[in-house]
This record gives sequence, C-alpha cells and structure tokens, in this order.
Amino acid sequence: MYRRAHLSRTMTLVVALLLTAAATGAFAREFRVADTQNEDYPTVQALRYMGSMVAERSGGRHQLKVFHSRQLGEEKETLEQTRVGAIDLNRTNVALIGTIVPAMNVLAMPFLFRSIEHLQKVLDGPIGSELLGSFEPYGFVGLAFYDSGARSIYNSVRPVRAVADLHGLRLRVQQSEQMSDMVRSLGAVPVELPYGQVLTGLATGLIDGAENNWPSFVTTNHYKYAGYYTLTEHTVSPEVLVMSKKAWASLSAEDQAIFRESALRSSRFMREKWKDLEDRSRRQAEAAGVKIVTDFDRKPFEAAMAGIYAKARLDPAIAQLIERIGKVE
Ligand code: GTR
Repeated sequence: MYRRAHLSRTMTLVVALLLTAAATGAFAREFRVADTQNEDYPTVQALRYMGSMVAERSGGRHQLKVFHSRQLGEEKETLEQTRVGAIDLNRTNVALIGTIVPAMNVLAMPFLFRSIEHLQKVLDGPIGSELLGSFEPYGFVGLAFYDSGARSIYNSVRPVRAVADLHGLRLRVQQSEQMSDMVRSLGAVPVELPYGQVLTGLATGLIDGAENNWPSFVTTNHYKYAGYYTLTEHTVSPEVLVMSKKAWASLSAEDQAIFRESALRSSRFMREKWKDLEDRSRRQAEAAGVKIVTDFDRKPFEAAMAGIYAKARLDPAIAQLIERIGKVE
C-alpha cells in the first residue's frame, strides 16, 4: 500500500516536472535554419555565429542546425515551410518574403534608399524595430535584418548604359511580382526563377542576365556567363531572419530573449564580414574580364519606376512607410 502511494507520488512529481519543462521550453532542442546561400557566405557564417551564442547562453540546451546551399529547398518553398512550422528559422531576402508580408516589399523598392548608410539608419532605428515586429500576423517572428549591399543588373549580351539598352533582354528576377514589375518598367522581359536555377539559365541562354549584389554575382559563378555588369544599384534590399511562430512559442520568455539578442549580434557580425567579401568579389569579377559600366546616367532608370511607386502607394500604410523612410536623414 505504502509502496503504491509512494510510486504514484513519484509519478505525479515526474509528470509535474515534465509539464514545467515543456511550458518553460527547458527541453534541449535543435532548431533547423534555412539559407539559400553557400556554406562560406556571410549570412551562413552569421547564422553559425548566432548558433554558438544560443548554445552558449542556453547552457547547451538549444542548438541551431544551419542548412545552407538550398539543402531544404529554394527560398519560396522554405518560406512556406517556415510559415507552417516545418522549418524553424529562415534567412531570406526581403523581396521574397515581401510576397507574404507587404511591408517587406518597401525595403525592396527601387531607388528608395539614397545609400547603404541610409538603409542602415532605417534598419537600426525605430522603423527597423517596427518592421521586425510586423511579421506575426503572417506566421513569423522577425529577428534581425542583414544589410547586403546594392543590387545591379548584369547580362551576357551588351554593355547597358541606358534604359533603351535593356530593351528585350530576358532578365531573371526573384519570385516576386514587384521585381517583375521593375524589370518590365525598364523595357526588359522578367523571368522569375529560383536562385538555384539562374546559373543554368545563363549557361543555356534561357535568360540573358539577372540582377544581384557583388558577392551573389561572383559566388554563384554567374560572372562567368554574364560579362557586363552595370552599376545601377537599383535596390539595397536587405536580408531578414525570421523564426516560425510555432518554434517561437515553444521557447520560454528567457530563451526568446536569448534568440533575439543573438540574432541582433549576428547581424553586426555579418556587417563586418560583408564589406570585405563585396570588395573581393568585385575585384574577382574585374580580374576575370567582366566589364563594369559606371559612366551612365542613373536618372532615367529611376524615372522609369514611377509606375511601381504609384502601385505601391495605393495602400495607405505602404505610402506612409515610403514617406517616413525618405525622411530619415
Ligand atoms: C541574394 C540573396 C538570396 C536570394 C538571391 C536571389 O542576394 O542573398 O537570399 O534572394 O539574392 O536573387 O534569389
């Protein structure tokens, strides 16, 4: 009798402990993170850095397992999976998540930011925090932005010095309506392709070119097929790290703070790595014979975007955000 009572008390205690552990997220867990870039890319390094901070600060309870190089799929699909909680964290470009979270499209608006410094001011200030807080209705929690330079147009056909030179060129864009609209506004033909298909697209002539920052242009080998890079610097669309709301809810408040803080630190870490790779990539492309077009008038490219702004401003919240960003000094 005594033994049975003792046993049941022990069981109750065990169950209570397990429930507390579950409620406080004290169970050790491995979180799966998706990144489309290669193993050495600064975003992947930043995620690893975040992973070691999370492990250290949680006393080894939580780990991040980073899947780079599209191991979990292309950005569009991994985002859907993150949304439903099948992937825990995702480092994606704002242009992709902008198809789900409209405010992210604003960060991918052509010619909105005057410089990288302007972008950094916005991301590091109150607008950046507000934007990170705006993901929840869409199934995500925004953890940090990683600014990743400016994107420019490259192609294999001719040096582009004027909008007219783009006429009829088939340019790959990310799977985003806004990016397609942008290329169409310049008189080129947008071809929406996942990142992993661009190299084959260039090699087979399915597309004539694409647009991206220096590190992406070079680390993917696109520069071996597209020998003309025009410094349009049309967007400075940053990357963003999101967590699935489901995974977030499994963390205790204390662990949530650890994730947030580690993500923010990883964003500073990435900033340091970035500049160096950007310079090295540009030099590598130049050394390989890529013709860089810098002596051209950027104004007509900018003017061609009027339609995109008119479309975006149809949403009053977006119009207001564009205006606020413009006013950040
Ligand atoms: C890169 C970005 C990727 C991906 C890629 C693309 O600059 O880091 O996340 O969006 O561009 O063009 O698909």
